Amino acid sequence: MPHRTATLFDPVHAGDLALANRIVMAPLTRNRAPLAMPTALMAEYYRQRASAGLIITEATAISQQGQGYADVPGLYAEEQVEAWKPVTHGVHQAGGKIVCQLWHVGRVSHTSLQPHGGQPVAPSAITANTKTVLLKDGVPEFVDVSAPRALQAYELPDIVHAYAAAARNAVQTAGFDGVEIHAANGYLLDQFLKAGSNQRRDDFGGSIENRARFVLEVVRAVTDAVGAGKVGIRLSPVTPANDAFDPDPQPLFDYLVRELAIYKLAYIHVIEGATGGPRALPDRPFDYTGLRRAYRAAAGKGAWMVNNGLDKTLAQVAVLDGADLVAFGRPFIANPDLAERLRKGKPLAEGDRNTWYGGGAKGYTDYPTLKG
Ligand code: 8OZ
Repeated sequence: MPHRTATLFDPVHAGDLALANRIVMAPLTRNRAPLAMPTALMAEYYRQRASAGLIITEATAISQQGQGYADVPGLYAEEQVEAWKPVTHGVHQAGGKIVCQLWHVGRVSHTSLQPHGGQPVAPSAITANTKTVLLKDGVPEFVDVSAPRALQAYELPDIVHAYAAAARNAVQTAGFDGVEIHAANGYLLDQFLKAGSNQRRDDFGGSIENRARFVLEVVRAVTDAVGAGKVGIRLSPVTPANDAFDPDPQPLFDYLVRELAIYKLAYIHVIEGATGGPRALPDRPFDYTGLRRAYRAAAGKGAWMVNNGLDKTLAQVAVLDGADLVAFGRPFIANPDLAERLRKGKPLAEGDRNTWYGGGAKGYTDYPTLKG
């Protein structure tokens, strides 16, 4: 048989996940979960997008402490876990696969969202130069994040347990096909990884090995909880999002993916550049091919998922270059049938930015699929 290289539209395995194609719906925060509760409208939104090979849910808090924005969903209270069931059921009925993105925001939060109005927590007591979204009378409002306090070492195991508990809730109860550990975009795990937010002097700060320790403990606990073949992880080596910064990200992330290779994860999800922004940052060079090579050289077998600002042509080039999966974010907002449109080469609809965060069905579940 003549050799044919894989395309975006061919099936693929990512760990235990058998995916119909290589097009992934990236996690998209939409702030439509009042009281951190998934809704029927969310179930409709995800079901509409089930022709993606894989859906990654919007970032979902593993604890109240891990919440940093108004009306984002959680996966720690029993009623939240129950409320996710119609979401996973709808996607499965429509032939799709869905994993839940597990999120702890760390210092990217506000006292009004924290238990007892307390300070957000972080590796070190350094306030991020960033904003969060609160809702005022249902209208999104950007406000400065609150000053965090540094986590004591004795508090870390509770957070690790919260990740594992949320993973069990997702897979064993809510019906998700797996989970994605959110270690990107300047949230808690990325805060530990990067020197700009981590000035700890204990075993969780300082050297690369120490800064990677917390995320690797989370990976161990989550893979123990649900099986490594159901676990992915999202990384963003150079994003400036939420004030993330490391002066020397290449050896840090090369080390991290070599350690991740040990865990036999379903996939590694890499944001190239800044989410929703440029794919290359002149003052933050990074070799993504080198990162993938470091993972493969360490016998990492997980699917390699690339993300950020890719169109069909760039996605096809990425697959030819060795990516197994391509995650699209914004295009999925206004194109529920994105996979079909890409396959047929049809034009893509533009979403309305005013309805990205908060609100109801408008700009959420009312984008049509292609006719005919
Ligand atoms: C946009 C708005 C709020 C949160 C991320 C979870 O950047 C997010 C997020 C994006 O990963």
